[in-house]
Amino acid sequence: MIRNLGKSLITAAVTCTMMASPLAMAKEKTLNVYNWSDYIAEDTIANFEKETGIKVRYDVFDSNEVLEAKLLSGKTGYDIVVPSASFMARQIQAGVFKELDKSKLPDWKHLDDEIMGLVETYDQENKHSFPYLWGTTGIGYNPDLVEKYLGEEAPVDSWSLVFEEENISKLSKCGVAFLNAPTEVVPAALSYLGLDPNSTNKADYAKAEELLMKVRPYITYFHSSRFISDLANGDICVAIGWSGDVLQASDRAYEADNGVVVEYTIPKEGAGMWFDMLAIPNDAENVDEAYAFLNYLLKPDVMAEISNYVAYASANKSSEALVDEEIRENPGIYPTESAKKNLYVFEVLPPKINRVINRSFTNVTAGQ
Ligand code: SPD
Repeated sequence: MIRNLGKSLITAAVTCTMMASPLAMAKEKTLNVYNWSDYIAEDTIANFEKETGIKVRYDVFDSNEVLEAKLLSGKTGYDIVVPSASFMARQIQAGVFKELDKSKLPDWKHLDDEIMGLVETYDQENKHSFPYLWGTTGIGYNPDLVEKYLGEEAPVDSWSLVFEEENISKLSKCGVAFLNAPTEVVPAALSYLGLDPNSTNKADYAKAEELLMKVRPYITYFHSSRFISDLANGDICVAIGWSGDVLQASDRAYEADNGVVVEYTIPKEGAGMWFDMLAIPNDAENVDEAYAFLNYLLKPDVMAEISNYVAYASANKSSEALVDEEIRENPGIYPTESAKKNLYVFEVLPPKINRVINRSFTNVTAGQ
């Protein structure tokens, strides 16, 4: 009986496929998403596809510069992108995003007013975007290896861990990774020097470059996503990295039960806090599907699941109660009031200063 039923179902499916006209096939709803790597829960996309019947092409990047190059070319091929706010502000000026029709986003009401106020600096009246996740740029480290090479008094709460030759030269024996991101590493160097991380003074950048050049010989590599698995496997001992990514490394090590411990610290001299924003590029072809996805991401349960999986905080106030206690109470994800005092936001700098930062960082990565 069961066998017969199975057979008739198979026959029905074949019949349907044969009868589908090319027009009906072409009508399959699709959505193209371009997001940061390691930045979504395991089943978010599959659940969205199941709920909506929309087929998602999901690609990833690990650099704002790479995303920006696509956006400025005018042909991204994507319907949803996730630039960091300070980059997005310039991209808005360049006219690369659609204005959002908020009547198509009924779950907008869950967004946290305080955070929406903060990101208005980048996007007036939140016309083009809303925050996906936010985090900080600090230091991920393996306490056992750091102690082995620097002793018990290792300054793990300070940028001096990676910016002082005396420290990094020893840590280079167990491996030190830097983000391949000029607008993250250069402001960190400025903070360490006691200078404004958002400085508009070229002379400050010369000082930051000098500092970075001194430690350059001891940096194992520049990369913005590889450090997650390397920290988790004990293949490096320190990384300048993004908060949630470092905490993912910590989780992976714990799950692998490989004896590796990974911790995250917000250096006392100051660390950058950033917001990654959801927006629809002007060349998006699947705009209705983009709205369906944006509204899906505004659902408190969907967002809580993402925060739980990637260890980043969202701007969805209603999702907080659904976020695991372990995540909600992790000061690396939700910084304490005293850690907040050490955080600065990334400002939108004049183009000529951005050029100085990029040139300087290229000199450093090239080791010239
Ligand atoms: N793996 C996801 C990392 C997200 C990092 N966002 C970049 C912020 C840049 N200021």
